[in-house]
Formats: sequence, C-alpha cells, structure tokens
Amino acid sequence: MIELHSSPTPNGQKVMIMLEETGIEWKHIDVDINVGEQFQPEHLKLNPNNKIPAIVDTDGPGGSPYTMMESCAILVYLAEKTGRFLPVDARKRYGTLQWLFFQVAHIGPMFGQANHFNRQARDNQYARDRYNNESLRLYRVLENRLGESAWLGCDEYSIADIATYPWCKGHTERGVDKTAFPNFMRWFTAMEDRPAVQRNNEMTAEIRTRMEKAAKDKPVINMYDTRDNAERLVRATSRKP
Ligand SMILES: N[C@@H](CCC(=O)N[C@@H](CS)C(=O)NCC(=O)O)C(=O)O
Repeated sequence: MIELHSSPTPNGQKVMIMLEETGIEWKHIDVDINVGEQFQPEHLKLNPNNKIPAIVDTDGPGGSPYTMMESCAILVYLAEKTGRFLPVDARKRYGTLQWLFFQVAHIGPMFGQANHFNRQARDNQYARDRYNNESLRLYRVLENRLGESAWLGCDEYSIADIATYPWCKGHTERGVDKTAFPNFMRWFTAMEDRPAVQRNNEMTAEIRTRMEKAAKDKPVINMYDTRDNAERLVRATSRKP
C-alpha cells in the first residue's frame, strides 16, 4: 500500500495520476499547505524539505516501509516497482528521463514562479514578464517536441507525460491554443482522454473541498510572505540539539 501525504497541487497530482494508472493500492493523506501542515514534525520526517508530496510504501524494498520525497523520484520509484511507464529500451528510457528532468528543472520552477507573480505579487512587472516569457518559451519547446514525437519521452506514454500534464492545465491563461500550438493541444487532449487522468481531476476537486472544510477553523498561513514565514522556515530546517 502506498500512502500519499500530499495536497492536490501539480506536484501532488502527478503522483495521483501514476497511482491511478498503475492500479496499485493507495490512499491520500491530506497535508494542507495553506494551514502549514507541511511544517508539522510528523510531515518533516517524511519530507525534510517541508513540501508535498511524500510517500510511504508500506511494502518497500526488502519488504519494510520506505519513505520518499521529490515527486519525480517518486514517479521513477513507482515505475520500477510496477514495471510501468518507464521503458526498458535504452533510447526510450533515456528519452523519458530527459523529459522528466526537463519537467522538474524547468516547467515546474518557471510555471510556479509565473503563477506566483501573476497571482500573489502582481505589482512586480519585471518578474511577471520574466516568468511569463520563459513559460511561453517552454510551451514552444513542448510544442516542438510533440511535433516530432507522439508522447514527450518517446513513442510511448510515460512518466514524463504524467509529470508534465498537471502543470499545463493553465495553458489557456497563457494564450496556448489549437491554432498556435496544435501538437501540444493534441497531446493535452490525449492526456485528458485517459481514465486515470480523469479520475485524478475528479479527486483533485474532492480533496480540495475536503481540505477547505477541514481548514475552516484553522488559521491560514501566508506561505508566500517570507517575513511571516521566516521563523517557521528556520524552525523546519534547524537541527535539533
Ligand atoms: N521539487 C519538489 C517540489 C515540491 C513543492 O514545491 N511542493 C509545493 C506544492 S506544489 C509545496 O509543498 N509548497 C509548500 C511550501 O513551500 O511551504 C517536488 O517535485 O516534489
């Protein structure tokens, strides 16, 4: 059984899609980052970087429980555990790993910064231009890749597609449409046709509603305000005496 300690953000959703695709037994343990549950000592034991997602495989390597952080490392782990979505053929495997690393190194950080400055710090025009331009450039990289390959990593659906899809849900906001990005839109539609992706999207809405209800009487933290967060961040990463 895989316990997924998470919130349904893009990094959380990629693990949910993988779990649904593989059919492995799993459950979601809600960690609400809006009320600071990522800073709880029990979560820090699973993810010392005070982020979601983390997993516990109750039947890990050698038959004992195994804990992991970092969503793309978790995807590789689950792919190897189940023998799905990370091809064995060397060219396909390295193609998949390249595009998986491309997601974690570029798409996640740049789209994340663009979302932050578009939503939380709108008055910083320099930062908005920088991250919006970079995000659009990355959409063009995806468009070009998908013009030469059916799926991102190779000619098979893989963890590279699973990792990238949840980050691309806001494509309309960026002016990415069928006319200018036909290959990307073909891929995005193929992703949304998959039953596992559809289940992820339903669960994402359900988990968000459940978390909002549970958070009703809890104080909301401002994780984007580094002054408000300063003490919490230092405490989370300070070694105990
Ligand atoms: N590289 C990490 C990124 C994880 C990450 O940034 N998680 C965000 C949500 S998508 C988070 O937990 N934020 C809470 C915080 O920064 O306090 C991964 O892929 O797992």
